[in-house]
Amino acid sequence: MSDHIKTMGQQFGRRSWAEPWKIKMVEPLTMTTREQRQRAIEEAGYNTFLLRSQDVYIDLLTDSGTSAMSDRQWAGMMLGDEAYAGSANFYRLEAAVQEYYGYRYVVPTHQGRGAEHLISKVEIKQGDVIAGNMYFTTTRVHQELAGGRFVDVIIDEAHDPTSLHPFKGNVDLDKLQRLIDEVGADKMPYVSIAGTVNMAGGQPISMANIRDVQALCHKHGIKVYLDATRMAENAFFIQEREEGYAHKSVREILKEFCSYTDGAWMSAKKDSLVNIGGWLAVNDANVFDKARNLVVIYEGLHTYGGMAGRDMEALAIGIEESVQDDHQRARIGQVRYLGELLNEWGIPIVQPIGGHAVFLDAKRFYPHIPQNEFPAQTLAAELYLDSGIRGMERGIVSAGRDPQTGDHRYPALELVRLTIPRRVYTQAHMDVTAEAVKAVYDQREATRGLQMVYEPEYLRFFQARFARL
Ligand code: PLI
Repeated sequence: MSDHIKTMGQQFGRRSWAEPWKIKMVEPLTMTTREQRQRAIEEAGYNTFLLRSQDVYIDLLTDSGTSAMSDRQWAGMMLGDEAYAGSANFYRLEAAVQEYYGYRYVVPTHQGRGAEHLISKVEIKQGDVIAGNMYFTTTRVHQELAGGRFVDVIIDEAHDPTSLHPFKGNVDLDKLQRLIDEVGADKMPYVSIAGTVNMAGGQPISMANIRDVQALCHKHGIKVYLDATRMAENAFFIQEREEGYAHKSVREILKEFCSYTDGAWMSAKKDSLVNIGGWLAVNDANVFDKARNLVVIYEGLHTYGGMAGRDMEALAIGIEESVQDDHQRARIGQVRYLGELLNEWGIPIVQPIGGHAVFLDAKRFYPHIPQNEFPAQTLAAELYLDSGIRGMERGIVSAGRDPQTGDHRYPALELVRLTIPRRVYTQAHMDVTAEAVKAVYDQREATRGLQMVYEPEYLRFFQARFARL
């Protein structure tokens, strides 16, 4: 393993990290029997999205909107200015985005996909091509609905779950250049860059790479937009792994990274430690003008965009908390703690361990289940059955069908994501989770795949239903 990706324990000798907070309020968890879980997963069509949360013990479905807010954020909720227009909390939020992300103009939205919708409608014309460092489900569907086609230009290492490349989120500049040569820069309104690439296993992109991407794109008059959803976490990886950044703060790194981009969309439900919220921010007054006009059609007035005043206040505070180095060290440290246990026990996961989740490699977990029998979907269901732990499929079901051919897309990565909500679970929950994965792994040879019995047209992973083969 390279120096870049030594574990926390190795880096700091024998001194452990701990969360920079203590617990003030608790929420009881439900325990279920195997019989109850069998009934629940059958009723859910073997899709963990269709389970009721009351039937779940440790919920690792997503880190989206599942964070625990701080006492400061809850106090901020009481300062909600619920005016229809010109809420004081909007101006606090706008100032926080400008200060920490550095963009000039801010449009609030109810969550990330609201912002994706606006930017796709403003920038994409029929027949356009959007290059990016791996697709994300909602991002790509908005790009396609606006008339675009997404092309993946991430480095090859990102598709290899065993590669130890420290920045598997990087763009392959040769692939990008070839695409520009092939389709023409005038067909490429922007390149779509994500921090800690979700579908690649939460893998970061380096500062050097974004600088190169910006230089290449701007030479051809192509804009660079950032999916900033988990960019503060990406900044932590740059601090840890990239030469020249060890002594810079997460806050400084985040702002520098954003300075190489023309704007960003944000699902504030992740990095920013709130249960709902999002924004679009840009530097171009013209783009801002169009987005601000569209937001009133699809989201809400341009000073709330679908959020309550109190939500915007909690978000402004959450942004500040998300760039604290101690917070990120504990957040990513907890994910790594779980991943390292699984590594020790020889369970196949995506390497290096990512920022927001540990990704089980279902192809190596169940080599006997072909991809069109949904190995990752199967694994997520088996883990729930064993222990009540809920993860999420990130493989062939999430990848959906090619709109041109109508066939399944067959992604190289067939994964189950164990996503860690921020500031919610303890190390003991991570131990219980690792042990449950081990129990399912020990039963792997007897496990069979699934067939899809109901398939919605868009984003099928949310609502598809399955039955045992
Ligand atoms: O769920 P939204 O609409 O607030 O955000 C959409 C979205 C955009 N970009 C990225 C990288 C995401 O991860 C994302 C949402 N992710 C979810 C819901 C997740 O479970 O990962």
